[in-house]
Amino acid sequence: MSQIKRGAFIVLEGCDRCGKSTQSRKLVEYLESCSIPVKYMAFPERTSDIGQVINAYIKNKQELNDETIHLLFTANRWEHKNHILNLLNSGTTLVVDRYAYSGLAYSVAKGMSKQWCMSPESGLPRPDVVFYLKTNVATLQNRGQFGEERYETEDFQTKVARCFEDIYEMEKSYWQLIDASQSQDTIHDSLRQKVLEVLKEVENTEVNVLDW
Ligand code: NYM
Ligand code: MG
Repeated sequence: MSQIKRGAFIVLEGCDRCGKSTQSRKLVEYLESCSIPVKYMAFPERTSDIGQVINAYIKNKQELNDETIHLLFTANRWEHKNHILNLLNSGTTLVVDRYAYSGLAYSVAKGMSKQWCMSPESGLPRPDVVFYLKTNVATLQNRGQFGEERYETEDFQTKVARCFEDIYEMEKSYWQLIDASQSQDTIHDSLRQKVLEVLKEVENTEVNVLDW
């Protein structure tokens, strides 16, 4: 009896405007073209009850204290935990735009305690690979104005970028650093190649747990 090979849990991380969404989309299209079962997800997942509160907060339509919004972002991942595990274990590869690392980076960038912020993320499914799209904030600015959402200012993104550097040092063993100032096609080509390797590596393994 042949066992179902599980899908890979792939996450893209980085500052706002670093190209995560474009690269996630291209990666999903590529995997689909290879007939690999794949699904795109993004956090925050804004459609659930919790997601709608998060959306209102990000759009500056609702105020919440820092602890509350941090825990809501985390809860938004926890409420999708079973869905994520079911998909992976039934053979679907997930390409996920932001995860617990954004949770940590954006909250710590506000001045919150790293330890406090990590704790509720502990126990979530851990990605097999995180592609960290690294760029400097000046490059991001050249891509045009940041958007209208909360956090989308040069000052704040500079702090977020520093936090991502720190998280990269901590989680290096499964993070892949990608120079996000390269062309879209160059980035896509390197993601493709790495993803195919990861798919093979993890297909007969259990999904990892984030041990924060
Ligand atoms: N964000 C995202 C957080 O502050 N904490 C989190 O846990 C996550 C997943 O939400 N500026 C922030 C980062 C973004 C904002 O995400 C909206 P996006 O990917 O820009 O739609
Ligand atoms: Mg954004």
